[in-house]
Amino acid sequence: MATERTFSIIKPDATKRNITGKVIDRLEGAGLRVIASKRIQMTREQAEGFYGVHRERPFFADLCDFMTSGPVVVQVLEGENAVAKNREVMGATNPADAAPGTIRADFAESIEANSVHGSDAPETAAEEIKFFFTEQELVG
Ligand code: RTP
Ligand code: MG
Repeated sequence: MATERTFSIIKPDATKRNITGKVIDRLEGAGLRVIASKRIQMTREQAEGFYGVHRERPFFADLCDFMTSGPVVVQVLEGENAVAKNREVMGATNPADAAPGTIRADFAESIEANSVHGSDAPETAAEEIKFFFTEQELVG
């Protein structure tokens, strides 16, 4: 299996509770390597652009409110099968449906405040990485 990159966000509910280290520990424990990381306050414009695909969904405005409600940590993860592996470690979107031992099962507060984001495909990952990082910021 080829080495792959994916994009991750530690969301405001997790930074608020000071558990970014615990989240990263799960990612590293699954064999994913953090090759870029920064803590940022997302602007409204960034949140609306990043989640543009969900613009027509009923939860879009709430989601943008949430994602700009506090700091987030944006990261690039590298590893074998990184996109699928990250989604596996994250667990289902709704923590009530997330498998035991996943980040969302153990840490998420709700379907919205679900602690992490992870790209859903290699193509999306490439777009999302470009949205927040320059090539020079990726140090493998
Ligand atoms: P993500 O994109 O954050 O990794 O999560 P995902 O693929 O599991 O979920 P997605 O369907 O892409 O939704 C993006 C984020 O929107 C929030 N959400 N709220 N209130 C709701 O019904 C609802 N549904 C989704 C979550 O924060 C979700 O991660
Ligand atoms: Mg998604």
